[in-house]
Amino acid sequence: MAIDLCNKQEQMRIVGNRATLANPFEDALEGISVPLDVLSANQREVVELAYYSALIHPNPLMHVVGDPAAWESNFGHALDRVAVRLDSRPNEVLRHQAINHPDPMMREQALYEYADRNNDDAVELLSYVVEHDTDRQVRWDALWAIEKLGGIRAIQALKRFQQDSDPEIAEWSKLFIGELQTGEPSFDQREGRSTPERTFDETIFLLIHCDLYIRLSQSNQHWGKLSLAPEGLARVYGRAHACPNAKTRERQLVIAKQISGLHADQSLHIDNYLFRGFTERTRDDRGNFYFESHVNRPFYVSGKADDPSSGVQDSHIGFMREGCWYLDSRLKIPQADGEADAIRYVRGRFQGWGYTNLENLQGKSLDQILTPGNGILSTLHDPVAGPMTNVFISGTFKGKLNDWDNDGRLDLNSRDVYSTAEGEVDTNMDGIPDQAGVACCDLGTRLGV
Ligand SMILES: [Ca+2]
Ligand SMILES: [Ca+2]
Repeated sequence: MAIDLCNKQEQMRIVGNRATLANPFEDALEGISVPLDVLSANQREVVELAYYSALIHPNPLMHVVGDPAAWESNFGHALDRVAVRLDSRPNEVLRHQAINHPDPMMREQALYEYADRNNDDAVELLSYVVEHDTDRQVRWDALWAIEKLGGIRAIQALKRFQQDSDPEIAEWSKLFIGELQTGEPSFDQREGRSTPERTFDETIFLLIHCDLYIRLSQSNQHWGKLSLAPEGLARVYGRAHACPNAKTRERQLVIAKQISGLHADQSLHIDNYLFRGFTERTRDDRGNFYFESHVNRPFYVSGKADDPSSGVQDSHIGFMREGCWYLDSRLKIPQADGEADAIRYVRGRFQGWGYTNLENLQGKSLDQILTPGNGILSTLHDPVAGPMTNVFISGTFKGKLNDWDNDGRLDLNSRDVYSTAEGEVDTNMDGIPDQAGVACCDLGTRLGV
């Protein structure tokens, strides 16, 4: 998530009808002060964006006016300042692979790494990919990276795609522009539809980005960083959907995860997480939430999901997610006693623990490392997994409703997720668990052991 720290330090004040900008080219104390009405429309947009975004997002400026205990204690940000990039590919290699690598996941991984380095032409490269890439997920993830870089250039770049022929690309652009300008997402006016006989009222496809901070020495003085783009994360840790039911969504939620390409028989690896927490509902149209999961999981000592070669330890995995969802009063979910407004969009951040087998990484290229299941979640509260835990996972997520079947209507719950309402594995999606209380597909059962 450290890409989010880029370009956020514009020094800007508006006092009365004058704008004062710190001079970015010198250490001069004197800034540039101009009356607002002499600025061109474009200049005024730059000034107002910097000013209002500073008001909306207080953190970047809080170190000058507030208690650092409250605003400077983010552990991921502290690690980001000292961690060594594990992806050492030169910039020109990243640029080339972002456009030319045959695997969309690797194109995106190169693109995100390039953006994370905050290279001068990052927005241009991201825009080029949005315009030319053939994979729509790479395209909308590139839009998201533009939003993360932020600033006026990002808004100008996003505006180019508001009328894209792919309605989801167009809507993501509009949504991100809204967030950058006002802190609030904007949406188009499409209608929605529900799929009957499904376990969940909604199945929201998530974009997830994270930084993996890897503890490299016992002295705690050496840290590595790998920035994982959404498609890379989906391949290694699994594709995730947020699955709320209107009746219970303020207290619990399932994140249904599936990994392709892990099982030899090509079946999906199912890995569901039940989260519980609080939601603040003082407004009709949104909910701020803080949720945690605490789920029973096999911990594979090999560091690879489903690989019992080094032993398996029964453990409990904790994970945190917090953020905000936005309801759309035009999209109704049928309920037994009437109807409820659907969540149109959710965003937030998450963190947890992981284990990566460093010996297995040595001498390997990134595409050999970013393989299904090759990296697992972990816990510190276990006699075996605890001392092995070596990754701090810190990231952000976004998900909105999409029109998956191109009928012009948003699909609230059409995505296939293999979970009961309580997060148990349900491979035939009839609401009844394969095995009561089991939230992750069981290797022994699959092998018939
Ligand atoms: Ca549809
Ligand atoms: Ca079932």
